[in-house]
Amino acid sequence: MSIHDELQDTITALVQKGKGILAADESSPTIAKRFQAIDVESTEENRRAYRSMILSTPGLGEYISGVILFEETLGQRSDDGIMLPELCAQQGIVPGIKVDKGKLALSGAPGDEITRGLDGLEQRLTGYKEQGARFAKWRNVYHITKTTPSQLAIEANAEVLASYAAICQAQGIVPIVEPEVLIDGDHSLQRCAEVSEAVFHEVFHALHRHHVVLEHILLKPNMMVPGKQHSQKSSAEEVAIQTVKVLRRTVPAAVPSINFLSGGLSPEEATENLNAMNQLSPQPWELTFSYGRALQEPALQAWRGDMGNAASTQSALFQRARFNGAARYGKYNPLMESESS
Ligand code: 5MM
Repeated sequence: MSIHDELQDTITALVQKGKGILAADESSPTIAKRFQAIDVESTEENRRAYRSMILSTPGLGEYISGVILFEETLGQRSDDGIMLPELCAQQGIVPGIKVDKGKLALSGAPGDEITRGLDGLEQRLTGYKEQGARFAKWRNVYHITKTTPSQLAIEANAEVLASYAAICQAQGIVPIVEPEVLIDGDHSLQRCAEVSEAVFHEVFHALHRHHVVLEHILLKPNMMVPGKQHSQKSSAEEVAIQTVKVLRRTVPAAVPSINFLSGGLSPEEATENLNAMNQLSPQPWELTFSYGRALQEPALQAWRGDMGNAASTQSALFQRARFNGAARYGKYNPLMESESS
């Protein structure tokens, strides 16, 4: 099969009506934080048991087309001895892999960070592909303060994101391109929109320079929301209108799908915002989800480290996946939250 056909097959499997992506690629420090919040120790066995449990959720493939895994998970087995990427495939879910190696302070740009992980990426991708991964993810972060993100951070991060995407495509791996303008701070929705517009514009400029085929990427951006500490909250309709406005200005129609991150929004907010976007007039790209916290938080709360809670954990995850599946069509209603799953 040609690389083009391989990439297209993966895009076709990932971009499906009523479905989105589950981000289960928390790095070791992040999963430790999530487990600590429910009093669970982050041992390799606990991480395996939790991830095996959520990936075994009956019917998950009805609303989830792909799952992003952490490197460790690619090599782990389910309770029944099935390799976890194979378990995903059995559920009709495409396994993917987070390939960035986290972030560092960006020299010369106080307060800004840059994501690392390009060294040896080609070789790593070969191994991940043998383990079943068909797509990858790389996340850049941008902090909004009075002085950040600097132009240097915007340009330097775009450059590494585009290099990563080009390397993935050359290996037949679909890249998810994730520029995340963080929600932390007291900035307004307008400031988030201005920064995001500059960031996304630079990302697509760099993707063009690196000859990345836009039909064969997925974009995973933040929504336009006010900072967590901002005095005013915005309605789902305001978020939807501003988000779509910025995306229409910056994302070419060739991109097949925009899969939002939840970025610290509550599960309900993330679903409502996506729903409101899909109630606007049709857009050139699919608008869907690639949520981590907004899909998993209720499941973690249900689990609390007790495998006796497996059924309620799976049902909590399935419920959020189903609600977000409805939001893909603009057919979610907050009243659904009080229905039993
Ligand atoms: C699941 O977390 C992913 C990995 O994050 P770290 O490198 O910080 O451990 C993260 O990239 C995630 O995929 C995105 O932030 C989206 O997740 P949320 O929770 O924001 O929807």
